[in-house]
Amino acid sequence: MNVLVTGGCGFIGSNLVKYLRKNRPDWKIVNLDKLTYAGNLENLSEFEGDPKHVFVRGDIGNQELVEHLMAQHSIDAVMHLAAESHVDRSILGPEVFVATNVLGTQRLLEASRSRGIKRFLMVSTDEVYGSLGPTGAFTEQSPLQPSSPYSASKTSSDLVALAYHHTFGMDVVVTRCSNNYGRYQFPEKLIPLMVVNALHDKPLPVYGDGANVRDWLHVEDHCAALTLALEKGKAGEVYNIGGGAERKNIEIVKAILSLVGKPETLIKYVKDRPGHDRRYAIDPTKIKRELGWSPSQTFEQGLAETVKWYVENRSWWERVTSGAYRQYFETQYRAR
Ligand code: NAD
Ligand code: TDX
Repeated sequence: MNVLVTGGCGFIGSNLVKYLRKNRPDWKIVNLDKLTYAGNLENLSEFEGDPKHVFVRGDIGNQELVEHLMAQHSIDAVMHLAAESHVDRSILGPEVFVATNVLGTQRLLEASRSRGIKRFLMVSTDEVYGSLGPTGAFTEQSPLQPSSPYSASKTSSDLVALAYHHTFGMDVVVTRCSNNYGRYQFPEKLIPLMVVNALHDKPLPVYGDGANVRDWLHVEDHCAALTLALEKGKAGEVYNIGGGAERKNIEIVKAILSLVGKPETLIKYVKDRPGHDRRYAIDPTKIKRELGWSPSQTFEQGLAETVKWYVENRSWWERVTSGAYRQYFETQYRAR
């Protein structure tokens, strides 16, 4: 099997490439990534010279390039992860979210259609469902009510992918996953940001009252689910993926401080994120029942291992926190 993985140098993508090389060693992976601020080829340095991992720097929106790669490598299936992924950035500058997530995805779908790709896995998000009240969980039938420019752009790409199935008969499977955590996550997202700030004795910025809830999933459990969805999912179907680990943000921040041995006085409540979704929770019954997936890691164990990885891999996050990244954060904090 020859698979085109888009966004394979990002957080989930690089974990997915490692997962596939280990668990599907016969597959050839062509990794198409633009290397935006979030893409880091160093994550995959162990595959230098590996004939089963071909890296190509390029844009998913470059249809000619994508079609050429599909022909050159006899691509059977696409696992589409490339995206602008950070909600706060989408509030500061929505345009690139529409360009990459919506138009980029449509061009990738069009290239796949014209090359007769056998299966297209669209990696979407639970944020398409919007925000929940204090009870209940998102099912695949929940209404789509995205709040941020990021989630609106992901909802659009999710629906365009499904439209390619309904209209053109393309074999498309959509997955909608909850918040991932694990190694190689860019330190703009909650968990790595809090670890890095705590290690620097810098304030830990908690938005609003800190009581917003996310449903956490270890990235390796997500990679296993994506592989199953690619292999066994039914065309035109949507599968929710969630770890069953709902936590308030403040609980996570306190757990991180305790793991790195720093005081809670570092916690700083800051102005809330505009349009901040209050609670996400996933009902993963369908993927468990139909594809036999279940998460293997508990959140407490996974969080402790993840924090340890960041403590032990300081050089990794010091390199990715480049000047451009710092400038972005200055803008963020000035806005608050
Ligand atoms: P990320 O930001 O860490 O990585 C995104 C990758 O896509 C980067 O390597 C970047 O260089 C690449 N990229 C961006 N624009 C591109 C373009 N135009 N052409 C080619 N490559 C491009 O993101 P992530 O957290 O790994 O998320 C991966 C996917 O999973 C995204 O589609 C995201 O919406 C989805 N998702 C993420 C989470 C999460 O918690 N992180 C949860 C659910 C769904
Ligand atoms: O500094 C912070 N302080 C804070 O309180 C940051 C960065 C976040 N938060 C809060 C906001 C959210 O309630 O923590 C929660 C998690 O925030 P993020 O890590 O930015 O993730 P979220 O907005 O939930 O979106 C993530 O999950 C769904 C990913 O970034 C998306 O790509 C994915 O689709």
